[in-house]
Amino acid sequence: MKPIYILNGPNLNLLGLREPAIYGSATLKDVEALCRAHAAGLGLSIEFRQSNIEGELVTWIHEAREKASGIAINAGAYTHTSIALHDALKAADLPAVELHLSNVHKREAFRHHSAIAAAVNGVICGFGPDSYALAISALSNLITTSKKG
Ligand code: CA2
Repeated sequence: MKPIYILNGPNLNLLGLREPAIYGSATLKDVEALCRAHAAGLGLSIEFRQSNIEGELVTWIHEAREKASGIAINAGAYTHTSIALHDALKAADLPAVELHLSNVHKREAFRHHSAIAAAVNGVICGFGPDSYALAISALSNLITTSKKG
């Protein structure tokens, strides 16, 4: 079975180090460990990455088309702006889930729109690091039933 790609966008490398009131105290390393354990429990492996560069995320989505069984993506602020990520996710033609730590709908209006939501199977937000576990569970079901994004 190919791994699930779990992709993280800009500033998520700061998780646990700044703004704990919004994003909690878990670091991205902690989130990766949670993902690895949760995926293992479902019989899945993961490839976990973070980049502050939009084009690098696009390249990883292209890579996933060949090497992954599905994609979970927290695109950070690129969620709200990136047609390039939308197009890449469409082209990847894989089961895919958009996720967020915070409930973006309880926050500023500019976070209410997602440029990538229409290119994925579904969206999970507002559960802190558990959003990642929920996204992995959703992907597992999508992969089993062969549903694409
Ligand atoms: O809630 C989420 O997961 C977000 O994707 C996080 C993004 C934000 O732009 C989205 O609207 C919602 C921001 C990630 C920045 O993470 C930080 C973590 C600690 C300190 C500063 C930023």
